[in-house]
Amino acid sequence: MSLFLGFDLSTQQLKVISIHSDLSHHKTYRVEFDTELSEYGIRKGVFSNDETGEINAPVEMWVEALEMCFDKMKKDDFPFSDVKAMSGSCQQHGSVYWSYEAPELLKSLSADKPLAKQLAPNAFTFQMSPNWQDHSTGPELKIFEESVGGGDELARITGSRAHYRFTGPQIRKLASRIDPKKYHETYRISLVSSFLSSLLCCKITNIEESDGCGMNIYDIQKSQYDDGLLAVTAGVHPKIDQCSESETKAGIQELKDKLGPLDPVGHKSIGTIGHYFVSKYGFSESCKVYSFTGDNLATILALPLGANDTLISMGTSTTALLVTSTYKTSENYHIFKHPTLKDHYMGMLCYCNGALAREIVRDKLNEKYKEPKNSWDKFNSLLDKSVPLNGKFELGIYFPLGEIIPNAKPCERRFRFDVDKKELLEVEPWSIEEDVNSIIESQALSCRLRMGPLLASTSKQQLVDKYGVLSKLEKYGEIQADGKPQSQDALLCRPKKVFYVGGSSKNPSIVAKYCDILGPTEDNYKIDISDACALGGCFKSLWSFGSESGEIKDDYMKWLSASFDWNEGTEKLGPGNHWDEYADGVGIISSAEKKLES
Ligand code: XUL
Repeated sequence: MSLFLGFDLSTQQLKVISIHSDLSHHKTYRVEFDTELSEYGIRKGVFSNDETGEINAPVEMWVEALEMCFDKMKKDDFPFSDVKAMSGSCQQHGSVYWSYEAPELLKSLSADKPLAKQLAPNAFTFQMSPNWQDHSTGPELKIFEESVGGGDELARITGSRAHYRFTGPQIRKLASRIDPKKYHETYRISLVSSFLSSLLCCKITNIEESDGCGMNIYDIQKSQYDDGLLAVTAGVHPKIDQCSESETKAGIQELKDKLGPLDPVGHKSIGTIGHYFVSKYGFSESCKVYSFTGDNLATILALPLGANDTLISMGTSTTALLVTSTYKTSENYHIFKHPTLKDHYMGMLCYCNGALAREIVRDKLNEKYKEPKNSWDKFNSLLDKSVPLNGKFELGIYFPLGEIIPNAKPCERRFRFDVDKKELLEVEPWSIEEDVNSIIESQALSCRLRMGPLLASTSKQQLVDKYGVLSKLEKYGEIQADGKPQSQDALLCRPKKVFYVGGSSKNPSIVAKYCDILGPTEDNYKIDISDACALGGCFKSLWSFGSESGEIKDDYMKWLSASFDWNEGTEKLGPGNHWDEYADGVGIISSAEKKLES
């Protein structure tokens, strides 16, 4: 038997899945931090400080979780010696700070002693890893964007504008504001992904390139760190930090050494499982480790997503992930290198307001109709009967939380387009019944509008306005997203396939609305993959292993498309046949979002 492992180190748990070489599931094990490692005093996996906005997690807890997980597997007689290879997925942006002692400590781990106690605290300079939910780096964000002339330019270089959670701003905070001494005492800085692979290899492994795009430091097109941004990160910028030329040069080199080289995307193994795990659990010495990546990047590896296929993850927040072959950036989404496909990228849109906003409307409706508290029955029956824009050119914006795209404060606003005056008017609250359709339409339409430029950049098809969409849009003036005019192609381009995952994808009425609005040219699919990140890791290890040994000749997508079991957890929902009926919706969401931004 040959087994392949995929890890997922997320905020609240560590999970590992094993699969067979035909991709079929073998076993799943997990360690929940809050319940099984409660002695660390974390809540939902992290420490949060409401005053400073700091959110971080103890690195020692992750080390202990890894050992706990393997102990569970051992108790279950897991056949460790059958594991041929492993890879994995980790929360993005978080960083781990290794001390100069770390390499020796990793090399000399003794299988007779607990792992965590042999590494913490001495292998780390900072004992906490900044978490992706952290929002304490406000001062750093400004500096990052100003250093290159604005958010747009930073996005052009690194794939994203500056974000609180991104690693560069987090490192600058530690290096210049929190503890410069500890920063200088740091030997290497890992992302969470390269930290976990380092533990498994018992040696410090390099940052993986696609996850490295979540740092605000890496010049994606040049495939190298940007010296100016390294200077900002290290707090040695000539202008911002008033450093001399030699101080800047030395500071950049120091940070480059700490970050080390990046491992380019591909199938080359980064090492074999470390001696500690061989002795303690019986792994084979030849068990290969392939670079670990970020969880969103691993998610797209769990499905055969080709160019212009889109995955909509409908959880607390809404995330749209899509594969493109063109590097087209914007302040309002993220571009990462694709973790396995050369010259491809992953575009990511992150909306804060997803399920929570929908539930607020549902709860008000249920209260009015005396429906059971969490029931979607009434909501869905209204949604199923709804017509585009409630038949009145109306659309509401429902942001109980501040929104990332568009950048807006919490608000609830309703708009109606006056067709005669050709003007969008803000109106008083309408009935809760109208809110039901309006919230789902505005959420889906915003995705459609903002995915447009990304889809159009990749599309090779000749776009013809078969349905007269452009003429319907004329009355709205220039259609913009994020202050930029949308090209005709961006307005006409449709995704190829759309996959819905996450909590709300189980709601058929909400998904049906999305299917109509996003209108893929092929099909919509509902997929039940709660373990997508770990599975992405499993598949990556299997494909890499086969490619390295010469057994697999195809690129990742070709291989996965041929091997993927479409009968397992996948439901085909058919094409989106009403795409053109939402042209006016695109006009109205574009005008409404302009009002929010101003
Ligand atoms: C993505 C992000 C989150 C984390 C979750 O940019 O910050 O999705 O990766 O683990």
